[in-house]
Amino acid sequence: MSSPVHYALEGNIGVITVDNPPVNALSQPVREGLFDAIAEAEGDASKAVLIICEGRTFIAGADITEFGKPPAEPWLPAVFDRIEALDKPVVAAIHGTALGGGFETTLAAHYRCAVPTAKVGLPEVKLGLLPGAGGTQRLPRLGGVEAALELMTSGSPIPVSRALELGLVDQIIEGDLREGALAWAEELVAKHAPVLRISEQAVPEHDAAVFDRLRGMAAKRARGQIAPQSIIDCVEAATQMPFIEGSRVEREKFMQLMQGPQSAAMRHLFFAERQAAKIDDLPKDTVKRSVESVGIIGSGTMGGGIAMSFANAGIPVTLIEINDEALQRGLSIVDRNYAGSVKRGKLSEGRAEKCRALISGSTDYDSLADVDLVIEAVFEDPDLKKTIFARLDNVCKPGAILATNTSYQDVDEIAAATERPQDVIGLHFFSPANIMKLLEVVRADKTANDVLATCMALARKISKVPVMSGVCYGFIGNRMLQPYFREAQLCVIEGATPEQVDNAMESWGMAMGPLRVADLAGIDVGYKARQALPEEQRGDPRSYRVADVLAEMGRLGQKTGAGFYRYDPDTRKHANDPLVLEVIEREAAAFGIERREIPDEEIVDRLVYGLVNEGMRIVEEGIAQRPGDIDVVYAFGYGFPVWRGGPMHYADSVGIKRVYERVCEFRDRFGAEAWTPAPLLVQLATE
Ligand code: 3H9
Repeated sequence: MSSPVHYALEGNIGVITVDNPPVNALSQPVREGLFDAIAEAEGDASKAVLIICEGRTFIAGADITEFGKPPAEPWLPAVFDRIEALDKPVVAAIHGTALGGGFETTLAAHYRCAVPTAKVGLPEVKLGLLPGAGGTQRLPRLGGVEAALELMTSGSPIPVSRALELGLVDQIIEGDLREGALAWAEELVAKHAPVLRISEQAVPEHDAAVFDRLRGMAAKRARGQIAPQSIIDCVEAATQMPFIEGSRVEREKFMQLMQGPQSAAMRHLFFAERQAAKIDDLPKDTVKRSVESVGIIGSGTMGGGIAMSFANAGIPVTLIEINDEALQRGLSIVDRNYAGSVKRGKLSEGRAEKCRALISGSTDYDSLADVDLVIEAVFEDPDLKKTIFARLDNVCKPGAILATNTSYQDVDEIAAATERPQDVIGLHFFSPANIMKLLEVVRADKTANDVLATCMALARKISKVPVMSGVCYGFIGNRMLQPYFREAQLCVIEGATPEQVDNAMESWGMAMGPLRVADLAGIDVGYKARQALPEEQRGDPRSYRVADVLAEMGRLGQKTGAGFYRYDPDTRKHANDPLVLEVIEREAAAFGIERREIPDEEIVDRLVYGLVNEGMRIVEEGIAQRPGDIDVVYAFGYGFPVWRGGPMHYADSVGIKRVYERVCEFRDRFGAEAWTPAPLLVQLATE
């Protein structure tokens, strides 16, 4: 097999070219190729060395597929030490993204140049790791402690313009990178430029208090995650000890993280996210439809947020409302959101204006005659939705994609309201839609392949993470919430306080406890949904009676200042309310429930295994293509801790047999109606 790394002498310059598609990851053959190329450069007539990549990007990091397997030599730190030790200038030439081990490659070089569109970053933290090939030791020496910490603990790449300001890149190359970089290397040779080894530099002056300050911030920003803390430790080590010793600290901490469960979970999510974008049974040659313009029905919070998602990707949007007043209200919310983004520094004023200009409004359905995609985002009234789709069928051009943003309704029935069910699909955004990453793409019975393929690709274009779901009540995410909320409320009526349940789940890692989520979403939502159902379909009354009483008291959650908690009108901070405990105790007594102490561990297991058991059914029924898709839904849409990898990965990490046994225990204690193990769980546990 030919090596993915080539070496050739061009004039005075030894050129090392990495060619390992798709992203030039530093797999074992690349590491070996680099090692050999450096050996050649050490002994030949070259006066400087250039490292450059073929394909769409510079090296995007270590090969993540190799993690978790026994490490194969040569190790990356050894390769980089050898690059840095060369006694002639080494220049790295960056295009695309130099990430992780890729950026570390450039830090082992003595000089760095890049095209104006390049980005650099150390995203290891997003994989539960730290830069493990010298990054934590070299970056603070080059760019200063604070910039290094920000880059490594956030994991977010920065544009080359910022890298230049920080001194992380020396030279911008306009035009052809290879040509420009070669010319620059020749220039360095001509002026006898010194060999600048970052490892030999001292860490610039810094405020020693920064480490503890950042430890506190990281504990909040990345609650429960070990990697950010380890990164801070390594950078602190860089300020306290020589490079070699600091590198040893880095190596040890990197190996601990790599072999630990958090990184395994986050690496699982990295691949699961990419896998989720693929539809197994779609023919490879499916030709996508073009989507150059979008119409959105309904300019409420959801419609407005969806409009912003498209406008931010440069796609013009027409918002449709029933009258001018509603339209103006909707557009002013969009204005406010853009102003907020500018204020928080997320968008420049100019960019916000450009995006905002792509959103127009109308009260006339005829304005949708030429759009390529329409998304209906009105409230959850099935009849209203069907009426809207019948109308769209009349006005939209042939081939337009007609999507509903419903969270629960039957997309097959909505499609049947048109004469073109093949063009109908569900696009379930999450609120706030301009921010939340998840998009459930709901494939109805008759949805055409090209409609599905178009929507999956479009999702990525608007920076969403798409997951396909089949049709069922609540699709993947909300369907799984039913047992989750059921158990939360049962724990409350059986003896826990709302605060105990929420704290138990938040300590376990959920972004927000279930009862605080209920207060945020509005207790009336579930209440109204239950009222619309006949009593026998509402489930175990013990699991919703308290919520119903609160709703009937007008305690609808945050929006009315009270729900399961009381809320400060100014700060929105929640506080326990003795009145709620009275309601809980009264309703428990009415059911003849003797309230008991419930251990936190039981609360967590009941809620999380409730998710897992339903997830198993969802996989079995083919509603989700694979367990990893469910993990992506929960990590990106429901505040599930990424370092636990999503509910299905978590179940795997605990051991399916143990999960099964606990579910059986719950069945014996709480009844088979809620806790019959899903057949797939039984099968996997007993196989
Ligand atoms: C590291 O470097 C540790 C070191 O500090 C220390 C070591 C000792 N490895 O995302 P895409 C695959 S940790 C293996 O769809 P895009 C990906 O799975 C690493 N495979 O493309 C996909 O495969 P498939 C730090 C990788 O254009 C295909 O490439 N680096 C890797 O949307 C295309 O990927 C990172 O964390 C990899 N490193 O985005 C960067 N990267 O086609 C991770 C990608 O079979 N990568 N693949 O589904 C990225 O962020 C994006 O891939 C990138 C391109 C922005 C580069």
